[in-house]
Amino acid sequence: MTAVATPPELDLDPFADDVLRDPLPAHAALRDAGALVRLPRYDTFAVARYADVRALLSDWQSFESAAGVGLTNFRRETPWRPPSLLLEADPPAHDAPRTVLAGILGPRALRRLRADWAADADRLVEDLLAGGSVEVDAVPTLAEAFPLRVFPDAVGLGREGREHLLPYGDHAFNAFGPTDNPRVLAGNERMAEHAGWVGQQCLRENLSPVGFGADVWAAADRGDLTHAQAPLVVRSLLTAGVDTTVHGIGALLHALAVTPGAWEALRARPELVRVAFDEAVRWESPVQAFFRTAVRDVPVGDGVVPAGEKVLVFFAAANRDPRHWADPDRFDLTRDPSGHVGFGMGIHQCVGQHVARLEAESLLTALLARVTRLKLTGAPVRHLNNTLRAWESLPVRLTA
Ligand code: 4MI
Repeated sequence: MTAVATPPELDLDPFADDVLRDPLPAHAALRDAGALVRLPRYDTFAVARYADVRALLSDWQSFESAAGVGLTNFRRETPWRPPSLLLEADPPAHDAPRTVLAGILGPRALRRLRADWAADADRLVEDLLAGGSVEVDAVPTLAEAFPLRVFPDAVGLGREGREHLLPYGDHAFNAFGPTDNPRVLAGNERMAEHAGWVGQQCLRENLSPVGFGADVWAAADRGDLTHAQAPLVVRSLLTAGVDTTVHGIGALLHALAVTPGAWEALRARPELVRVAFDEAVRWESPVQAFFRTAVRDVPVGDGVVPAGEKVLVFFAAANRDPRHWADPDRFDLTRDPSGHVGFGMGIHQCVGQHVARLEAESLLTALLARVTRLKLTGAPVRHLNNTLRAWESLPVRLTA
């Protein structure tokens, strides 16, 4: 028998305000402490190095998702909502919902949206710049406005009540953290209202006959899912599909505004917009971390995650691990960001990533065509969330 080392302990709270405001020092400390680290504050483990994050995410047989990918262990405590059939499930239960959504959200299926989304983005940018150069907050006017303009329509939602989408998503991502955390407690107050609306929109009679939602129900009619599963699969679209793309686009706009020469470089080579978006997802990691749960004692590094224990898997730390990336803190349009774990890795890797890329590409292409310069005009303000890395406000000048 080889000796099993006790993992190093770090006295840090990944869900505390100061860590969320600037998580990079905590991520470096986690990476430097060891392959496997213990976080006594939450009686849990963590991995933060690229190689270990990738290996752990790839090993779904050892590290399950069905006990929840937040701090709450579904085997011991009641989840705040019925578990997701995708995110919070393992094979074989995970397979049918995953296969269905992969078809509905795949590159082939998205082709019919491309021209419409490009035209929508052109109109948004045209209206914004109608009077020439402008100073705006890029969060509401671009990062939120564009996804909210195209995604709910693509799902097939009615016009009423769409204002529930962002707060619902924000709470869902907070709820992966500790349930006694101030962000979760604040969100709880209005959650019945938001979740009630979201639940209603997942029903067949409330969805347009054309769209991702109707496609899910059609899959149930074909027998690819049960009809009881369909509303929960639609719920996944509404939970995972809004805040993530908003903050991904926010990350991209921020990166381009603060990186000298980046806007000009992209205007010269607009074919790099997809690389730029993936580099922004690597650099910022809009989804910072999720947990997995060991199904038996699993060795990681020279330690062991005991059966039934949770591990916090830091996508964001892996995406800036200098053991893997050259000059990881630099937003660099000349690097190949593929292999980043900002969309996760393995069987749960983001099934909506093609939608996210198409949204970002549509908006950015429209901006590059009309905006010669993108610059911050004031200090950007963070939006704190237990799981998301997000901007509340990005004051920018768009030069026509
Ligand atoms: C990666 S973010 C995310 C994915 C899936 C769900 C929620 C958030 C869900 O509810 O299925």
